[in-house]
Amino acid sequence: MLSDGTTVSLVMPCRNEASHIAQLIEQVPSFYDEIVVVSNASTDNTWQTIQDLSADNKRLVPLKDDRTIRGIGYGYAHMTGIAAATSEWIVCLDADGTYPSDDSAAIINWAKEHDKSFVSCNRYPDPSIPAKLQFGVKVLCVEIRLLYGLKLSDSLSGMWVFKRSVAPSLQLTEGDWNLSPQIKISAWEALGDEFSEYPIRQKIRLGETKQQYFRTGWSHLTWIAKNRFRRRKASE
Ligand SMILES: Nc1nc2c(ncn2[C@@H]2O[C@H](COP(=O)(O)OP(=O)(O)OP(=O)(O)O)[C@@H](O)[C@H]2O)c(=O)[nH]1
Ligand SMILES: [Mg+2]
Repeated sequence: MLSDGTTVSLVMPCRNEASHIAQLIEQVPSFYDEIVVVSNASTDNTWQTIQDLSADNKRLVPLKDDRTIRGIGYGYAHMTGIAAATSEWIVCLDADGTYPSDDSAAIINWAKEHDKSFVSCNRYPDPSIPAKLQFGVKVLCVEIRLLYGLKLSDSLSGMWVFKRSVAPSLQLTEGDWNLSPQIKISAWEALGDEFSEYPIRQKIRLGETKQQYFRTGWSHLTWIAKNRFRRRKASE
């Protein structure tokens, strides 16, 4: 817990990260009360490893959600992890070492001072991120701004810090990668000025990427547009 008594859960979706998951869990800062790791359709030793580690690590909650949509279950893993988390604040981030789990204490303190209940962490500008990924993220930011009026710098950040009490208002439904744009758009629509981005610095990935950038980018582009149209129809 933080020095003021605030409790914090970490939620990490995880597929085939056995090569470094033990190291990552060991490095989780002591202010986290709970580490919820959700394996999704892992075919390596990830599930076995997190179960074994939980025998000696009281903070660790190993979970498994093997549902997928066309092979992807990133959103399902997040939804299961968020539903299981019990602390006052929840921090979600990838199980690949790229996001700074140690920054969350400062982020939560900043959020409290500024009346924010949902913070989406922003990796940009960062020249070390491949140009095609930066371009894709920018295109999606423009699309989100035009269709929803939400001004984002990092439409695909995979690190969010939020009060557990706002989780029901996010109404998460997307089981695949589209949970990433969904959580930001929903948070902003539900919470307004309580939503904010916050700058972070991305680190080098441990293990192999699971990402097919073009396929995922196209899926985001169409989901963001369809979601806007669907909701407009529903409210007519
Ligand atoms: N639950 C679940 N988790 C996944 C899936 N694919 C990847 N993951 C995990 O979700 C996180 C994001 O996947 P990454 O491969 O890091 O994808 P990315 O962050 O877009 O790309 P890079 O970090 O650049 O490799 C990681 O912790 C993965 O282990 C999946 O289909 N289901
Ligand atoms: Mg990643």
